[in-house]
Amino acid sequence: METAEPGRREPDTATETKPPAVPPEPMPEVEAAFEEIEVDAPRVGIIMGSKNDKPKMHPAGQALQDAGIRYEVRVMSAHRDPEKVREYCHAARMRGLKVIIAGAGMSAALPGVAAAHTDLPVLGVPILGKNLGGLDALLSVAQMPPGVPVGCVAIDGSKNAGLLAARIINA
Ligand code: AIR
Repeated sequence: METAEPGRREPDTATETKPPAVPPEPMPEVEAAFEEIEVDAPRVGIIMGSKNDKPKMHPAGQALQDAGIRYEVRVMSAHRDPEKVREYCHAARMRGLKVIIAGAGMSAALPGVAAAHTDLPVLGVPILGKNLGGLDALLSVAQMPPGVPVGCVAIDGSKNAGLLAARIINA
């Protein structure tokens, strides 16, 4: 026969009350994280070395819009804002971008620097400057060293960059 140990009280499940149900605490971090989800995240990043390049890069955006591909536009100079370029390109894949289109004039380092900081395809657009007929930018974009690829379109050829990005995405 079982005897209760002296001093030990068996739990009385019938009479013991459960603690009152507390409504679950909101989890702000999770809520914030879910709010940050970009359902319509852009697939192409169009970046350029100066706000003055915008009219030259506009056709790239038009081509993407015509193809129904979401894109975003940012101004960042490889020489004037190198940190911004680095951060943008490092985060690009994680943010869902598939292609970067980079346009710049003069010593157009932006496409090459972008390609150095991401393994996404980078399409470079040499932009016609005031001197040298755009040859400065063309050579800067086209003459990339082996191992750091940049696809180079024509001088002021941003429309083709947009069309090519669409083909890459739809390949
Ligand atoms: N640029 C800006 N930072 C580095 C370069 N290569 C380029 C721009 C622009 C040209 O220099 O892409 O085409 C002149 O820039 P801005 O701002 O003086 O008009």
